[in-house]
Amino acid sequence: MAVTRFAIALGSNRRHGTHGSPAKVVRAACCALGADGFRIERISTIRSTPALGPAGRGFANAVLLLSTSLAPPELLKKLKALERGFGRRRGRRWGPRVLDLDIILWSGGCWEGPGLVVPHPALRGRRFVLEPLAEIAPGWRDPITRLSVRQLFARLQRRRPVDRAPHGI
Ligand code: PH2
Ligand code: MG
Ligand code: MG
Repeated sequence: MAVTRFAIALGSNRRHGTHGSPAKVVRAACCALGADGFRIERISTIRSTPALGPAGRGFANAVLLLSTSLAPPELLKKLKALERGFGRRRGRRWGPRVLDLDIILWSGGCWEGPGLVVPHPALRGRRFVLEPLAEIAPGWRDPITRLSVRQLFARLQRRRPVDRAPHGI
């Protein structure tokens, strides 16, 4: 397959035995992806964010851009292996996790397969993804809404809290 670009969201809200704090886990995961042969093009700043949902402890979050000749499901396999390498175990959905790596956008457009939907279906409502993504790829267009990341982020900022309720009451 031709080389394409992906935006990957990184999150952590548990310490790791050797890497340390969630922010250090996120930094170590960026390095591990580079060492795994991916071409890392940009990395956002790592931010502390309040937990969305029942995860409890706050997160360290960042987004990076990488290019690879892997197709989305092959990249997903690599990301899952890296999560396991950082000690992540299968568990409660949205429970505390040492490392979460999600494919957010793909320059190839849309992809749907077992366990994988790209763009990430929650992309447009998540500040902890859109804010770091807007820092490193403001002009990237969401293939579904045709809005740029900058526009998606501005739209999210404008919404009143009541609009952010899960079912948009
Ligand atoms: N990830 C979740 C659930 N909630 N909250 C923040 N702030 N950051 C995350 O990465 C996050 C979350 C499920 O993947
Ligand atoms: Mg996630
Ligand atoms: Mg995930």
